[in-house]
Amino acid sequence: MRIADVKVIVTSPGRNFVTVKITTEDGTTGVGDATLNGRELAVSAYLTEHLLPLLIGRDAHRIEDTWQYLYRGAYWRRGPVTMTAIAGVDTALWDIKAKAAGLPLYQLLGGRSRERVLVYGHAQGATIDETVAEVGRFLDRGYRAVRAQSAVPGTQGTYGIGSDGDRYEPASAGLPEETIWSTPEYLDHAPELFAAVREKHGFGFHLMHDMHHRLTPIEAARLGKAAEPYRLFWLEDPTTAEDQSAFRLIRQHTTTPIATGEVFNSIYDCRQLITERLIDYIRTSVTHAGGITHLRRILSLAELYGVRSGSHGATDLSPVCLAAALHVDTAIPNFGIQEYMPHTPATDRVFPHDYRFRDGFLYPGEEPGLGVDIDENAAAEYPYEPAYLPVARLHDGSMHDW
Ligand code: EZ4
Ligand code: CO
Repeated sequence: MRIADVKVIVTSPGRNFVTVKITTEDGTTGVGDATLNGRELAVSAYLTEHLLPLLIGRDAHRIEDTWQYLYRGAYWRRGPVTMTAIAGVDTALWDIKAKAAGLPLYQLLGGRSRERVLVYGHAQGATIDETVAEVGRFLDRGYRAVRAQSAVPGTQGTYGIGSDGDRYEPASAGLPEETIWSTPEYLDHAPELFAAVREKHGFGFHLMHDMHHRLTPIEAARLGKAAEPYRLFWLEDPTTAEDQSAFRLIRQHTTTPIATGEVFNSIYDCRQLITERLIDYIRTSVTHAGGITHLRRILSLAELYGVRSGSHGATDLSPVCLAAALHVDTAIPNFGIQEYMPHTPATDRVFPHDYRFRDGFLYPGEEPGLGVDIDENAAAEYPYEPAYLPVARLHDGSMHDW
């Protein structure tokens, strides 16, 4: 089954998405998500200028060989742009293979390990009271796990607080928004949020919180300790994750479980975190960690060390990524939880899919392949719009991690 055509489709139904669509000589098509928030066109150019010429005429069934060819063959390895581009191709090839087999993808990954995929929602509010009420709305809708974020007094544009109700969308049109961050205020505020949520809603659901890489290891350790009475499912991205050994210090001080890895693009980014058991959940995604082929390798390593999955599923990961993630989640033994932020109706229209949410769980589609497609006519109605993630500065004007 030779590859006859590869298209890179950039569309912006509310936000930008980059999609790889591969067609084989017999007319089978497959799709892969290659969206890198705020750097979409770099991936699109990498795909069109550098990968597309290598793919035409290749055997679509040789997924592993194609992965190795694009990764090892390139000499320049890893990095978010390269790995996101490879992921787009890899995911599309898995879609094609599963369609050719007439099976939903999870069957090719070993079959079902579970009946349904536990997801968590993202509750946000301008005040603690608002966030507490939002958590209640998620619980009313059947969610069994909720991540709570609340604006920090004295800062402006806190991470995790949006204006679109159920959705949190950090990127915005034009140049990057400048936000203000203050760690002391945040460290006082976060435990109050956890206390208020548990006081109102009790302990009968999983509660998580995202620190978005903003603390030093010792600050993160302090928050982890302060959070212990509220029994969090996880604290996410406590500190900048380039420095893997920094997590040792957090680990020495707290029993609050730690999740990280949404910005990782290869197994080497998390090898020490996993093999030294410095984290409990690895958040690498299909789209940003080299596709299904490489993500499975990361998750197999994690399985050996008792680390479970907690795949990133923010709105900048397209329905194609979510569909692929649900097949992986269904098949692997060491699944933990899946992030779920519903997309806008416009995005759902561009990417028709057959996964469904019910009672706090997602169910992957049963159609052959990933169970998701791109409607190219609908996609063409939404041209690319330049957009950036925000940046953060401290009160003295110096740059901080966003
Ligand atoms: O800021 O996906 O857990 N979710 C997150 C996200 C990230 C965006 C960045 O592209 O931290 O909201
Ligand atoms: Co996060």
